[in-house]
Amino acid sequence: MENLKLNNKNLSEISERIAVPKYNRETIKTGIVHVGIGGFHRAHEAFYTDQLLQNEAVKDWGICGVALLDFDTKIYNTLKEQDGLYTLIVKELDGTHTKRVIGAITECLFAPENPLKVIEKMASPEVKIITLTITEGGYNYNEATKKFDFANPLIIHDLENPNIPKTIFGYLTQALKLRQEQGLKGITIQSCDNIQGNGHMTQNMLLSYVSKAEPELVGWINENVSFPNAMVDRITPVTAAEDIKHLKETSGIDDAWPVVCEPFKQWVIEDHFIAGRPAWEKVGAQFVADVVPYEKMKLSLLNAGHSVLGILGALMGYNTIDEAVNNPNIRVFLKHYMNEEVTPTLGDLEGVDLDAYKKSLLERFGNINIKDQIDRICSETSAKFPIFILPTIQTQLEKNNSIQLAAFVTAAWAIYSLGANEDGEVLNIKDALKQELNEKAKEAKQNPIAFLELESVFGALKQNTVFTEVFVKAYQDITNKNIEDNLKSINSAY
Ligand code: CS2
Repeated sequence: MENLKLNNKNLSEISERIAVPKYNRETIKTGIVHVGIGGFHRAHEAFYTDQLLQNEAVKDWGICGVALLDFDTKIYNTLKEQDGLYTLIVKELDGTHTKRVIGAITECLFAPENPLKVIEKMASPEVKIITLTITEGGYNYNEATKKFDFANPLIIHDLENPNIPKTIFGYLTQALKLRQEQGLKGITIQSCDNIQGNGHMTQNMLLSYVSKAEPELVGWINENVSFPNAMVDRITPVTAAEDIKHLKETSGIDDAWPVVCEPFKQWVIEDHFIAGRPAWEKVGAQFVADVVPYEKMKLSLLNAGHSVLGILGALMGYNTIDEAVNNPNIRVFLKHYMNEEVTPTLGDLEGVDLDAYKKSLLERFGNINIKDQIDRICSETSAKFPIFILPTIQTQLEKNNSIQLAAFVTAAWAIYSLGANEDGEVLNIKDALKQELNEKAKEAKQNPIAFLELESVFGALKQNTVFTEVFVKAYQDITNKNIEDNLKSINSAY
């Protein structure tokens, strides 16, 4: 079988090998601009949208993918070369792969190359929604001050150079200003990041920036822009060289950057789209009046569960999430964490079978075909911790409930931040605060509480003596005996 490069020209030949878009991509208009064309977007929103576009009548919801950062050069070049096409490889629980070419990204732009083009595209009348996957850290929110971080050098740059922005806030401001000048009405800005109240966060952070950059635009935004909250879910590991090779060998498709993901997917969205929206509910998304409980459940069970497995697993020398969760001591610890410390914080989740949800998470984490990288999970923990774990700790403390397990994970993170696992092997830490974390981790060897001094991560946690007492004890326990033995003693007490 001759290998076929993935692009428009080869699409009909490729259709003899795997599923491809049935719709004519040339006739689809761009209704959505999406910023951040990483794996998650391509496995989630672009997948849902592709499903919808299979219906011939839907013509208005093509996606223009924007690569915002210099770091995104490779994905931009790849997608450009492949006419926006890529293969989605779903790794089923039984080990088989379901593959299809996704065609929903009909245009691509590289912001650093031509900022004005991105601004104009966002301001074009056919665009009704701007969606974002800019990571938890991308919202420029400071946990210590609970405010927008104006000290960020990139924000300073954008305030001084409004026409050549670097951050999402600079881009959105210019695009909205242009929409206002052109007399255009509504537009929706929809976050697809893992943040509690991600729509509110987007709105608050954008308005903070706009109040400084273009104060007279605030009123227009309040009237013309909607920011629905949403819960997004699909585990999407980093594509490995092996995945690219396997696709070539089994299907003869030469795709420089396919996306791999789990079969499960969920998207719960508040129906608050001022300028209309795709009928994503026809392809499995749920529209609800209030998404907050779903978000809370997902962030504090799935995402925090990942962090628990990632931090403990990394110290114990594991490379993938399935390896970690299939260690019985970690698994039982995680179950206790979910049941004893997270569940009491969730309140009433009407219509949700929480036990079934927790059970399904253990299955999803344990999927041995996914091979989700612990390095991926532990990356940017400083941005994830305040969203995934800190709210659980805060609520448990308010209720005078146990925080022992969360404190243990926090202490393990302090040890992790020293940079080596239990066998002394160097950990591949990727974190915007890597340096600061490492400095605090070193201080913590004498005085464990020093680690909690990073207020942008921990807020005022350091001042809570109930927490610090348990945290210090956990820290000492980890320095006295290995993680596995600690887990055994913790687990036996429950
Ligand atoms: C992960 C998420 O980044 C992380 O730490 O927990 O990427 C997770 O895989 C997704 O949110 C799943 O929906």
